Amino acid sequence: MTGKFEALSVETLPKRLGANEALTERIGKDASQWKVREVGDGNLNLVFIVEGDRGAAVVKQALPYVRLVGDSWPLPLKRSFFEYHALTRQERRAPGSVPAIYHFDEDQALIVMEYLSPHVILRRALIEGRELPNIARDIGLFMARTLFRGSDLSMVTRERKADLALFADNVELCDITENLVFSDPYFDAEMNRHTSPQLDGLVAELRADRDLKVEAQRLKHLFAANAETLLHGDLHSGSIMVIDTETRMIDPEFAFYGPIAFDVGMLLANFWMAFFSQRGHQENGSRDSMRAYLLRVSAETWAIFRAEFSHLWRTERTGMLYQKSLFEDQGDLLGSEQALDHMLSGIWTDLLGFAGIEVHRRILGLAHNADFETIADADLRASCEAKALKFGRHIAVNRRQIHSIDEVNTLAALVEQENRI
Ligand code: SR1
Ligand code: MG
Repeated sequence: MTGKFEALSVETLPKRLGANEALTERIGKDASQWKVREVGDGNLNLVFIVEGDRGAAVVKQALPYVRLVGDSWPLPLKRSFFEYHALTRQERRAPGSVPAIYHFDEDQALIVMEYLSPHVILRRALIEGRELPNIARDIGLFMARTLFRGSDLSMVTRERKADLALFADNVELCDITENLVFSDPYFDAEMNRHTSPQLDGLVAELRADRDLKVEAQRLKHLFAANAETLLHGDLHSGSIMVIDTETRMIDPEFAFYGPIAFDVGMLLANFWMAFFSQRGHQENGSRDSMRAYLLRVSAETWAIFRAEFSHLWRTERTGMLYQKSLFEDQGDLLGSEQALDHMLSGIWTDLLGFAGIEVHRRILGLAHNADFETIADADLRASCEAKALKFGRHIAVNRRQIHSIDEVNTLAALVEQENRI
């Protein structure tokens, strides 16, 4: 199916894709028997699950506009191209961590991929209070492998520069992040919203907070100028699918070359937001254990990331940065370890900044998250959000003085109990 773009619908999909071998092989040859559901609950795209007598597949199609807002906000279809190319690289760099791709149609901006079942979106699982046993390990490894192997620490520099040029064209999706994440929360931007008037005072305080605004812009500068590695670009808990025994990362349409700390910071921010939202989900009993689990997961994710990144540094550092000829080959193992420490501590400091402002934009900007949004009681929701906002401000502004994840988690626990800030 090539030619002029046309959005699919539940009704037209079997007819339009009925001859597509990638689908017929997996779903069944008789397209009239296919069962099609549109399940997209993200902000941008159509997502269909197609089932037949042989099995099932997912068809994801970009729309020429932002689904959340409508056609008043056009958005290029080429994001599907970047998603496809990011997925192929992620599969190579972290095998088994993303859905298998069966087919890509650039004109129709659609990707046919593996149907992950009975996987659920991680954010949903955390809202339900499910303690998934492997997410810290799986996500920590995914981030270390994709972020290390997509950088000049690993890649042939000519190939990395070509890839950098390819993804540099993902301008409009970067623009969304640049505005929605780094700027809009800190002024009265048109599409902003927050939960209720209970937050008005705090919102005004944050918008008048010079240190915070300067920090957010320093982070935006870093995001835009530090083309360090191929990022997922939108690695929040809605971009991860889980069962107890498996974790898969999805939706890398925001992929581009940016700072390593961005993916890690966004991800950890989503664990911390899940933590602050738990008090709003206690209808069926205390979430003390879930809160402890979420702090443990954030600490373990960072520990696994560090360990795997360090392992790759010691065993796979074949790129043009920190060449072995300067260190190991001269017997200078300490020099290489010193450089590694330096790099990890830079990632740490920056990820705290990215995490802090990710928390802010999910509460003050356009795109909120279900962790807070599904709390029906407005006062309770506002109280959870207020704590998260204060926590986000603290870690963003004081990031250079915070030296361990235990320190951050202790602060989170104190803020949650309303003992601090
Ligand atoms: C207009 S898009 C809003 C948000 O949805 C995506 O998932 C990204 O997080 C983006 O910032
Ligand atoms: Mg998405």
